[in-house]
Amino acid sequence: MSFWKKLKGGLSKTSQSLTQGIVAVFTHKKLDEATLDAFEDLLIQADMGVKIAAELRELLKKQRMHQEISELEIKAWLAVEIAKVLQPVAVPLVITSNKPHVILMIGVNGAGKTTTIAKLSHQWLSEGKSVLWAAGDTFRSAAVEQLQVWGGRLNIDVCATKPNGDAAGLAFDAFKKAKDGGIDVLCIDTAGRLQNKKHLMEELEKIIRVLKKADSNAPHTVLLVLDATTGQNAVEQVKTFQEIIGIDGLVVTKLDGTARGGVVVALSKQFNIPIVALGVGESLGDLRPFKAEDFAAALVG
Ligand SMILES: Nc1nc2c(ncn2[C@@H]2O[C@H](COP(=O)(O)OP(=O)(O)OP(=O)(O)O)[C@@H](O)[C@H]2O)c(=O)[nH]1
Ligand SMILES: [Mg+2]
Repeated sequence: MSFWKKLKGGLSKTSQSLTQGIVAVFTHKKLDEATLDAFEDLLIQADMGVKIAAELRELLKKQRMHQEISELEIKAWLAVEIAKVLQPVAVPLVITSNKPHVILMIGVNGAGKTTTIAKLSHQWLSEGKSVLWAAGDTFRSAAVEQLQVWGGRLNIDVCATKPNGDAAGLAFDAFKKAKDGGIDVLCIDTAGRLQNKKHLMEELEKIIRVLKKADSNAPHTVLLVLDATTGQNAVEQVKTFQEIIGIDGLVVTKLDGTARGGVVVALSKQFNIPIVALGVGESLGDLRPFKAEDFAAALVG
């Protein structure tokens, strides 16, 4: 299945409820306040956030008040306006010429960090780049194994330490190994952590501090991985991780089969953080750059 089809299929739960709502709300009478209110509610229900919902309501009012507007027109209008919101953050991930370019993957438990590392690395390998991984999730032995299984498949070396070992020390050693080996990309996996767990956030800060001793610009990219199915909670996660750690990019996973795909619009509006990739499945090929127009079209249906 093509990526576009997967994205469109994945977002179909979101787009279906949006479309049904639009059909019910825009009933070929002239645009009035009640219709605008119902339209705003629809956008909020689709997880786009209250801010963008209010703005789109006002914009539609300004442009079309007391005019007739069909269901098809409103969908086309919405796709264009949503794409405008997404455009500024649809920025691809750039691997610099630093050897290694260090990427730190962070996020809450089960967001898709480890899988995303495998998917991104698959792309880098196909571009001829060399890749090394550090298994910074030292809490779960299964986490190291999971990375090693992907590493075996992709022929990528995995640096690991003993169970409950020091993740920061591991990151430092992995950096040295990558530097000595002339590796292009070092990807550091980390343990899933809820943003309110202080000691776990401190561990992340320590990893960053230690990496900076090896290279003052490292990590070159901190990627926060978000599970789209968590809806507005993803917004809270960005806030906290941004405050404590600082984030260079977002990856939104599990957009296959969620009714909460609108959260991508909320994230784009609220934070000026690049969304570098979208996950639409569990296989290596199920990750693509974020394209504003494609996403907006798939969301609106
Ligand atoms: N459907 C779907 N599943 C995904 C996607 N990305 C990851 N998953 C699945 O989500 C589950 C968790 O993914 P992991 O990559 O292990 O997540 P993690 O953030 O490393 O998890 P922890 O290490 O436990 O914090 C796995 O079963 C993945 O196959 C996606 O885009 N779509
Ligand atoms: Mg993991």
